[in-house]
Amino acid sequence: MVDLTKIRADFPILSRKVNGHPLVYLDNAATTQKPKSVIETISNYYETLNANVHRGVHRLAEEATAKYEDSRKKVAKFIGASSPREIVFTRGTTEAINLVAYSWGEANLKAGDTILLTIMEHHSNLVPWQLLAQRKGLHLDFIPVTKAGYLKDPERMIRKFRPKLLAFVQVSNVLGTINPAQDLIRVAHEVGATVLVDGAQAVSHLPVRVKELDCDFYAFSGHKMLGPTGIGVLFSKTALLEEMPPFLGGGEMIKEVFLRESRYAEPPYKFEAGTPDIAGVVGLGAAVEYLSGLGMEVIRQLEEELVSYAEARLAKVKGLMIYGPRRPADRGGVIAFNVEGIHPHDLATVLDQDGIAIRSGNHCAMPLHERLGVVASARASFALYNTKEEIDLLVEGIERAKKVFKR
Ligand code: 7TS
Repeated sequence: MVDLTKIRADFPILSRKVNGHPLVYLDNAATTQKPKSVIETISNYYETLNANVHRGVHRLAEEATAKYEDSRKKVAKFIGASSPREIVFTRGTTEAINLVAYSWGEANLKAGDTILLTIMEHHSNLVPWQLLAQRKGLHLDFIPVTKAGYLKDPERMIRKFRPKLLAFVQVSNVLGTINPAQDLIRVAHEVGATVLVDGAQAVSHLPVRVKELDCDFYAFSGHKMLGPTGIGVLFSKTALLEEMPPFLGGGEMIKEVFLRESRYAEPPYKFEAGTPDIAGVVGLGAAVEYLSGLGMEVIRQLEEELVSYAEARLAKVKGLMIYGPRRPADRGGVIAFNVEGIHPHDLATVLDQDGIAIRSGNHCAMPLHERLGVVASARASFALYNTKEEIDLLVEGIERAKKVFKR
């Protein structure tokens, strides 16, 4: 049995007040809060072993390098990669996707090729491909989304468009939809496509095994999985990383430099130019340890129960419309909704007066909102430390907002 009080005590920020009320933090899809172990690991890193990595022979440099590489091993194990060499540290999901677009995309795609995306992508899995398509004359096509919030005939679309690249989100940051990643990847491979999965909203909510998924690229952000901001991960298979050209050039990523050309380091170092965010990597290692300590199956079960409770309570609020799948098993830790006659920004402002943090707006998914026929939505998003009592407070807050706006 998981002791939620004990879990909550690990997150110092959860005991602060906002506008005189205990903080109810329901904006976890934007970023999660950090446990003490992550905060202390980062401050301990700066207090006791700060040095640059992979270059000094002195003691601190060796210890910092060992810690940095230890995190790489932890991350590899956490997502079920075959080897730490498949883990490239980036600034986040956005940078990881841009790395693939610039490196793999520039080298492997040519005018007339198709990239298949979905309507439910976050802008960070749309704009890099638009830029690449504009540079190279590629086609962009899109798997539609049904009214119920699922991808529409994705396997048929993959076979129809026969894309060179399929890039899709594993868990939508708006609809919460958990897409059938393994099936889509299998079908995409059958038609010869390379596959990138945006795992930003998946890694800290579901058990993720990249080897079983068999994806070619998997991108995610540390700050959405209890880790620090400024650090993220691109997973890719070693063979792919080996044949990809570098993205950024500079120190760290080279083997030998001459005046007019260079030889590059082996992956993953080939893709980690310059001094990396060492403290961020070390902090991410602590976050992975925290999640693994609880176990991702346990976390998924906790969250599924919580989201199912939230959905049931919200569904009973008059005038409230929920977007996305209604089967809890198909939904990650996100519920987006609208309340008739209240702009989501107004709703979020009223809730903030009660110390409740939700997000309002288009959540960096403008095309999806257009598909939903709204310009904005309110979104409550959950993490392993949220409680049913907090959901009750959310529902009370929404009822209060309805009174304020006389709905
Ligand atoms: N992909 C998905 C599915 C996301 O939800 C986000 C961030 C990103 C990519 C980009 O991640 P970043 O760490 O590189 O910024 N999503 C959100 C959100 O839903 N609210 O704030 C950020």
